Amino acid sequence: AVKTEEELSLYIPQEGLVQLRNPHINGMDEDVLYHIALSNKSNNLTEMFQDVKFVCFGGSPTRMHKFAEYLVEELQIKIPAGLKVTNIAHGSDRYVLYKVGPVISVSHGMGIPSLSIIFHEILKLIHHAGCSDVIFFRIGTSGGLGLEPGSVVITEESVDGLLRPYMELSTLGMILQHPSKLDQDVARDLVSLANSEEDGYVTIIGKTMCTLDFYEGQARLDGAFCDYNEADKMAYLSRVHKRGIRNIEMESLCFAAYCYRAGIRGAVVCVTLLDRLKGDQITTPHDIMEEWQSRPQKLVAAYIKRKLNI
Ligand code: R2B
Ligand code: URA
Repeated sequence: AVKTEEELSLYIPQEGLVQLRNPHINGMDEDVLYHIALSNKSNNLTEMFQDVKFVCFGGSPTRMHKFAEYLVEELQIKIPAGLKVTNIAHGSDRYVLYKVGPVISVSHGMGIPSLSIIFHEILKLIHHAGCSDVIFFRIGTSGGLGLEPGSVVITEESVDGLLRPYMELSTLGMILQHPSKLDQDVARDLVSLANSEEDGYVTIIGKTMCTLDFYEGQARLDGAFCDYNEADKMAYLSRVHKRGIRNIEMESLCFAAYCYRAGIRGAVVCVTLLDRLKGDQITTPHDIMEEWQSRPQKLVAAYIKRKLNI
C-alpha cells in the first residue's frame, strides 16, 4: 500500500529530544530495561544519562570495555584516582554498558536478534533520560570482498543475503519490511577523517551485506554443513561484489533499519578480517587482529572529538 504523508514523516530524522515511536511507553508506570538491568523507576536515568550524545555499539563485551577505556584517554575524562570505568549493566550478564562523558559504549552480541534487543532498550534508555540529538554507531568486524584484510568499510547501505535493502521482521503473523537506509552525511564526515596514506590501510564507503549466519549464510565452505561447492560459492560472492558489496557481517541491516525508523542518525564502521574472495578461515595472529579491531574505534573516536571540539 502507498504510505500517507503522515506515515512517511515517521522517517524524518529527529531533532531535539529523543522521541519514541511507541505510544504505549509513556503510559507505563515503570519501564524495566531487562537486559541491561536498569529501570526508569529504580534508577534516575536523567541524572545518569541525560548528557549522552553518542552511542557506540559493538559485538564483543571486552572490545566495548577497551573502547570505553580508550575514550577516557581521548576525551580526557577525569576519573577519580584508583577508579576505573565500570559496567553499568552489571546486574545482567547479557550485555555490557559503559558511559564515558557524553558517550555510551555498549555491546550487542552476535547477529540481528541480539542487536535488536539492546537497540530497543538503549533507545528507550536515552528517551527516558531526556537525551537530545544523539548519533549511533556500530563499530565491528566483517569479512571483506576484494579488499586487503585490515581495510575499514563505512556502510553506505545495508542489504540482506538476497541484496534487498530492508530488514524483514515477522510481526503479528505478517512479514514487515523495514528500509535499512543510513545517514550519508555521517558516513561522508567519517571517511573524510581517514587518511589511507598516513593510516597505512584504506577506509572506504561501500555497501554491506548482512546475513543471518556466519557459515552457510556467508557462503563459507568450512561450516559443519555445506551443500554447495567452491564454484557455487565464488559465483555468489563475485556477483555480490559486482553489485558494490564490499563487506559481509551480521547486524548492520537491523542497526540501519532501526536508526532509520527511529529517525536517529547512524553509521556502521567495520574492519575486514579477511578477503572472502580468497578464503574462509580467520587465521590472523591475535595481536594483529587486536590492532585491526581498534581501527573503527579510532575513526569513531576522531569523529566524536571533532564534534566536541577536542
Ligand atoms: C561480525 O563478526 C561476528 C561474527 O564473527 C558478527 O557479529 C559480525 O557481524
Ligand atoms: N564477521 C562476519 O560476519 N564475517 C566474517 O567473515 C568476519 C567477521
